[in-house]
Amino acid sequence: MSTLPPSDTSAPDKPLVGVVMGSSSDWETMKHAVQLLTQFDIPHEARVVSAHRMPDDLFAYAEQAGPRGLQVIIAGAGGAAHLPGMLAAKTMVPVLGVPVASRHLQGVDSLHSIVQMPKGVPVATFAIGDAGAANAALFAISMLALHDARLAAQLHTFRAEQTEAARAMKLPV
Ligand code: RP5
Repeated sequence: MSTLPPSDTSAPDKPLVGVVMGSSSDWETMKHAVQLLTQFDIPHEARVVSAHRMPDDLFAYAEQAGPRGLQVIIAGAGGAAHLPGMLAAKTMVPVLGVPVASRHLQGVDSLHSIVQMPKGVPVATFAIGDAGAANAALFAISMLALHDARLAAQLHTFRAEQTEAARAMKLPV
């Protein structure tokens, strides 16, 4: 029986979103998800859960995700990125997959590994890299906002600010 891998020290007792990644080397990408969850005051945790180096821990994390109250898992991995798919196979909690850019194939390998789940066990797959990590967090926030009016209002403001920033853009001509 495996125990849960250690979380970051700032994690709350009752996280709603779990952010997991295959290696600490994924942090530079996955921090973009964590930053948005922090910005929106979403209780969350972040852990390294390597599918091929910690398979028992992966199973423990997936099995305990629902009972611990996680509403959504954001899973980032690179290369033969089986972490999101294996988590999805072991939990009913929705899994959002983030392909991390790999050194040799620039993350196309990660993208194909995550997005090409066979029928029956879905992983919602996002763009390679920073944008994918950020959008996975925003998607998780949208899911939580369905049942949280405060969060819905916050998301509305976030979108409105983006619109204003785009309208204010100037071209160098
Ligand atoms: C995957 O292998 C990780 O998700 C990471 O993207 C990649 C490389 O890991 P390290 O060799 O940097 O630990 O498991």
